[in-house]
Amino acid sequence: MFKKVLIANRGEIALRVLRTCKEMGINTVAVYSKADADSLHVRFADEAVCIGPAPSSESYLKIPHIMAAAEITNADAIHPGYGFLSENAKFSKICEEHGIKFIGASPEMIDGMGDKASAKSTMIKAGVPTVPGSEGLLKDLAHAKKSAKEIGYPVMMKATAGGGGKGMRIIKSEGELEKAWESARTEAKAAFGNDGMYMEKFIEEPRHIEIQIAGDQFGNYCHLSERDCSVQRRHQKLCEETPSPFMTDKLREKMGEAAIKAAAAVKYEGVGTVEFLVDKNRNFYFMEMNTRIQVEHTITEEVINFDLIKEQIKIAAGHKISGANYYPQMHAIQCRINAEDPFNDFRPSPGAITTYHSPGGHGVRVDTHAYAGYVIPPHYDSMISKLITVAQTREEAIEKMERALSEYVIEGIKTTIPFHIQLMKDPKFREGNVTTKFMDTFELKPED
Ligand code: MV4
Repeated sequence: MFKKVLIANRGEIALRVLRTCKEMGINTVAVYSKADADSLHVRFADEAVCIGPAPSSESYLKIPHIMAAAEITNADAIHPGYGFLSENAKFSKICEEHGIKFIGASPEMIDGMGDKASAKSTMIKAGVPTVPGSEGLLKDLAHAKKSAKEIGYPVMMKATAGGGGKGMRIIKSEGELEKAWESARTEAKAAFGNDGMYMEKFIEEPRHIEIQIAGDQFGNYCHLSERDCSVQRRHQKLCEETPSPFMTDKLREKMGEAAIKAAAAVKYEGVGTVEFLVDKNRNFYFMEMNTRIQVEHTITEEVINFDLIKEQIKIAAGHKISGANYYPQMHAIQCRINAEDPFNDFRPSPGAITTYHSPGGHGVRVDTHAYAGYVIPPHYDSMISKLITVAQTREEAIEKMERALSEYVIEGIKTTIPFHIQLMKDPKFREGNVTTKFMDTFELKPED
């Protein structure tokens, strides 16, 4: 087992990783920017190294600074958390070259899954269902036209380097194609330096359902069931739950099997997530594979009673997994509490937390780095807390969430707590009738 792990991240995930390391008897090194000197991950770690000024480009994304911190503290592994360098192939490679274990995917895996068109080809070869569409990249506008005709409108054009909706266009008829082709390519070129495009049938009102998987270096794979992440706004997840209210035992078997096929096809090592689009007829299609621990891993932990960070560290250290699949025994929901004003287009609201009181009680988990007096820096992600409830049934988990949200006091800044309170009361949400279009029509009532 590792003796010392450097955590190349900040905020709640740095704390989350730190806590498991402590329980495993592993020493921890925190790295921090000048804006995070008063952060809890710095206080709770065994050692801490300042890696630069506030902007992430000069600190949390600065590979030489992080490698220097790892070398001077003699860390034998690096946990990247999510975001920042967690899916950076160059960083994974540099760790490899320095004999420091990267607790995450290999450079080849990150590159292979990062290119969406090639990831899709890999999945087709492995027998994983994908959305019908063009084979490989579109050569030119004429090729795009021909592809669209074959697939049948409406189609969706996607950037191969994409993610988060950038360089993505819905095209309803041939008349819209040329403009979409030009603008999507320009957008992708500017965002990723890569304007490769591919095309798919447009799936109307899909659900976003992902399968948690794990694999070890001995070729054992398992799945840990699904998470439903359909409540999203501008490709930012707001609330996740497991099991999915749309799931059936039969569909879970099929999706679980497909996710394992996906993992096995690339000899996946570690914990990862296979994202699927699920249409109204319960057809499912591979969308992307995430090679990192995700923000929403917590709800899986709660329903299968399993520490995913511990598993991730053990796999990285060469341990075997049992190979058995895991099924939800409970229902869990996570609300992401962001320092944003939901009544003002979710505008970021950094600043000082003047009052802080967190909810508690049976079945309530709060993963956060926030405390009274903490100043949220404006430089980073606005997520400041994850509130998770777990109960026997979905109804009880929702009721518990409403109760926990009503206890949660964060003053001095605006947060998304009022949004989540209304979400929990929403009739469509209550019915589990939620697709990725849900937020387009959700109307926030003014605060009374
Ligand atoms: C789609 C789709 C409909 N049809 N592909 C959005 C992000 C990118 N990773 C894939 N996305 C989508 N791909 C086809 N063929 C709809 C979306 C989509 C979406 C997917 C998951 C979660 C939220 C979403 C919001 C808008 C669009």
